[in-house]
Amino acid sequence: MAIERTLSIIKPDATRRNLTGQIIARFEEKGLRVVASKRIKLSQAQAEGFYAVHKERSFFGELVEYMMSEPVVVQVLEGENAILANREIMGATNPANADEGTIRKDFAVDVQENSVHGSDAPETAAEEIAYFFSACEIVG
Ligand code: RTP
Ligand code: MG
Repeated sequence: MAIERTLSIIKPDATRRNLTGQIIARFEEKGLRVVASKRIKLSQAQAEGFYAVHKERSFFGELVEYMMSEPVVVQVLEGENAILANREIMGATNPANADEGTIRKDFAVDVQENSVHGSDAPETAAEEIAYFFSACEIVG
């Protein structure tokens, strides 16, 4: 088992509905530790840059507008196999397909307003963590 770090974002639909604490509790209950955290409002440039991989997708403009619409909470989560563990805690992108007991099943509004983001691989986790945090802001 490897100790990993992953980037989590509590998305605007969740901060708007005051679900931040309940979502963080899901991570902590499953053994992930919050080692960096900040609440920010994304600029258009920050949102477009973060989701640049999706820029050709039909939903890109809507996704960027949504991510800028309310504050988000960006966090680094640390733990055993944290990247995959977090994806399991989140559930499928579309809440209609998410397993019982996952964050998206319990809290997501729809496929876009799906409450959380989590990095999908070691390379993207490293890039996404560096996108929001400097080394001295992460305290393990
Ligand atoms: P994320 O990157 O946010 O953790 O989500 P994911 O890997 O499960 O999903 P991804 O395919 O990377 O899509 C990124 C985000 O774009 C929005 N989305 N909207 N309207 C749509 O069909 C659609 N599909 C995706 C969601 O907010 C999704 O999390
Ligand atoms: Mg993704």
